[in-house]
Formats: sequence, C-alpha cells, structure tokens
Amino acid sequence: MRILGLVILVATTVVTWSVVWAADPEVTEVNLAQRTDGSGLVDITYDLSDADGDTVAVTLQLSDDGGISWDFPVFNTSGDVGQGIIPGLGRNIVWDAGLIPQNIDNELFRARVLSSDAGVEFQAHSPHNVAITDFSLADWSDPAVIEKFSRTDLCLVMGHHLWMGGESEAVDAIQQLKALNPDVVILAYVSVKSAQLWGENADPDSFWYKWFFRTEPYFVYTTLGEIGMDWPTSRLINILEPGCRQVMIETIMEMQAGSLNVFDGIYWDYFNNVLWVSPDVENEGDPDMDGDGIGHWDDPDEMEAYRAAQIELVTATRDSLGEGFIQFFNGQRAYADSNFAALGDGAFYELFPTLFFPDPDMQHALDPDWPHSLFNVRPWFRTVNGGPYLVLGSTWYTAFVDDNHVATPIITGDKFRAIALLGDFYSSWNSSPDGIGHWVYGWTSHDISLGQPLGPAVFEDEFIRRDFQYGKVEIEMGSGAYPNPFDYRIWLLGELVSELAIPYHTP
Ligand SMILES: [Ca+2]
Ligand SMILES: [Ca+2]
Repeated sequence: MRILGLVILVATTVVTWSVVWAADPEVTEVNLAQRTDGSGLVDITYDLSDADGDTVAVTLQLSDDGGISWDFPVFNTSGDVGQGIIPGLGRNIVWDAGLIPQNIDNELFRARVLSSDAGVEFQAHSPHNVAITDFSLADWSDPAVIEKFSRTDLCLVMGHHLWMGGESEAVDAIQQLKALNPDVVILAYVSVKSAQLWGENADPDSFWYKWFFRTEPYFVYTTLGEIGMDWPTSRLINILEPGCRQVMIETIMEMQAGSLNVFDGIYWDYFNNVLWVSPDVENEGDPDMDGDGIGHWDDPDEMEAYRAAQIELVTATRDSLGEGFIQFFNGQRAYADSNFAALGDGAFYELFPTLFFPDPDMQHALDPDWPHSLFNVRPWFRTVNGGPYLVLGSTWYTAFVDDNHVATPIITGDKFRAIALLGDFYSSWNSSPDGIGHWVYGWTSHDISLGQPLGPAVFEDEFIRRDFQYGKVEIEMGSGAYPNPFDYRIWLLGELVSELAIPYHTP
C-alpha cells in the first residue's frame, strides 16, 4: 500500500536552458503548478520552438531549493517529455507527484526544461559518479557527440584525436564541453610504456608521430636482440632512461601549449609493479630495459628500477605541468601501493573487478576489512584537483542465463553505478554493442539523481547501504564473484526505482 504524499507546489518559474547550436530549439514560458483537484498531479507547461523545424528531445529538471541545485529526482512523468517532441505552444509535462510515497511538501520547487535537437537528454544524475571512457575515434564535430559527452563528470578520451595534428584538432571540443558542463573533467590518454607503430606514418604535427620519433632512441630490445613489443601494434619504450621520460613530458607539454584543445590532465596507461606485455606478442627473449642481458622478469634490480622510474616520471610531470594538472593512473600498482597512489589523482579499474582482486573478486573489492578494497584505497589519492577519481570500467558483456537458457543482459555500468554511489567512485558505462563483438561507450537508461549523500556507506553483514538526500542505495552481496556478485536496489523518495535481482526468470 502506498501512502500518498502531501504535495504543495505554489511556486512557478521561468527557467530554460538550451544547448547552443545554430537553429537551436528554444524553450520559453516554463510554468509549474499543482492541480487543485486533489489528484496530486503537477503540470509543467512550456512553449517550444525550433527555427529549422526539428523534433526535440526534452528533459525536465526539478529543484526543491528555489533553483540552487537541480538534482531533485524526476520520475513518474508523462506527456511532452523525452524524445521526439514537436515544437509548439503550451507543451505540457504531467508529473504524478501524488504517486510518491514520501512527503515532498515544499514551496521552493522550481522546474526547468532542457531541449536538444540532437536527440540528447540531460537527466540530472547523482553528483560525481559518472565517467565516460571512450578511446575510439569520436566525431567531435557532431553536436550530438558533444552534448552526450557533456553529461559526464569525468571524460576519458584519446588525447591524440584532439591535440594538434589529430583528426579533430580544429574542433574546440573541450571548450564546447565545458560551455555545456563547466564541471566536467577531461583527461587525455597517454601511454606510459609504449609508442604506437602507426605513429611513424601519422601527421607530423600529431602526438603519436612526435612520440614515436622522440622515444625511438629509447626503444627496448629483448635479451635476444629483438625489438621489444608491448602489443603487436606498439613498441616498448624505456622509461628507465631519464632522456626518455624527458621527451615524453616535453611532448605532452608541447601538445597542451600548442593545441586548440587543452586537457585537464592525462590518463597514464599504465603503471604495474613490473612490465606487462600482451600475450599476443611473440618476442624471442624477454625485454631487457637495463641492458644487462637478464630479462626483465628475472631481473630484480631492473624491476626495482622500473618502479623507481615510474615515480620519477610522475614527479617530473608534476614539476613540469603543475599541481593542477591531473595525473590519473591505469594499472594495478596504485591499487595496493599507497605511496604511489598518493602521487596521483585517481585510478582506473580496468575490467573491474576481474583484475587484481582475489576471488571472490567483488567481495574483496567492497570489503571494508580488506586493506585494498575500493573504500580503503580511495583516500590514498590526491584531492586537490577534485578527486579522488576511482573509475570502475569493463567492456565485457555480461548476462544472467537462467534454467531455461534465457539470457538477460546485465549492464555493467548500472551495476557499477550502485557501487559508485556507495563510495563516491565513478561508474563508466559500456552498454552499446559496436557490431564487431565489443561493448563500447553507452549511457544508462534509468539514472535518476539521489542528490547528495548524507554520510558514508554502512556495512551490515551482507548488506552495504548508503543514505542520500532523496533516497537510498543498497547492495546485497551474493556470491561476490564476477559476473553476478550481488543484487542491488535503489529507492527514491520511498519508491523502489532500480533493482538488480538475480536470478531472472527462474520459476
Ligand atoms: Ca534545430
Ligand atoms: Ca635486465
């Protein structure tokens, strides 16, 4: 049984917001009023125009503090909201506030209506927990791409594409993203240990071209004199050499100083305790970075020097690019080495939770008593640049297959979102199949804001819970093992709005 909330909404407002493109849609005359017939329905009316006659994606945002914040959860809406809205006068969104179990009596409600003729919706999400990880070649000249990426808190993309000499060097993508979302943090992918082979034939002004030829004197060879490969498509570079580190940093500085697009920092790919080489590489002999004839993995001195060189590289990058330049680490070293983590602003958990964490992997990742759980590692990182940024990502497709062999896809980003909410981590969605067997950047279909957290997560047996301004998130740990480690539930204003309950379909 539901208890109807008493809703008093006396305030009306005219707040509009639209994405800035030629022939933008325009929203005017936004009004919000509760019906007086006792139905609990609230009408949000607005006028919508678009000079070149596009249909428009319309997003409603609500504020319960007079327009200071816009993360009041919006659900139970119908009418002229969402995709394909035809411009005209007197468009109407009906918000069934009476369905909300919790009392939301408040005279400070405000509404604003966001419009996009690129088909992008801008639902408010809970603060600081959404990341985009997309190293593919995005078409930054497409307004829809800019709008989609602007919804994130943390954007991890390929630096090469946006720096000078890159495919999108002439598009002021970062400026456009920040115009739409001033808080977005945008980091450029940079390798910490290799040079792309194709950089040799890239645009001479471009990042990977310069990187290739400047690091060429420092390419690594194996104990049997072969070219040391990182992947079949990239060569290992020798960061043990101070000169190598210097040209790496100088190249990043040159890109930042000479490009239209200036990043907030870099995504270093990546720092492990020892060199990692793809199993696809068929080298004769092992990489030998210190040239003593002993392969890297049999050479304790070399591995020690490799770890020291990583610290030198990060420290020198900070000296050259400043405290405000974000250094974000992929790789497993920072997951367990607090001194190293303290040099960075955050870490990427790739293929989370399948790397690094002992089985059952997710149980360890979220165990407050395990020293390297996400909760214990997060405080190691720097906070000066808005971090710590701990990003949970996986491009693997997961599904639950029931007794009837019916597979239900489970969107990892949604699962990670529940975790992100518990500990101020970031969830990266990979929900779109790219047609060739990969799972690439996508976006959640049901991210509704919970507002600000009211305190830290609370751990109680198999449950982890956290209260928010407008709701609650709960994880109930099951097997704790990838891919279906737990169930989760998210409530908003007393209503269960999101749930993962394994098993599906099973009678
Ligand atoms: Ca238009
Ligand atoms: Ca050696």
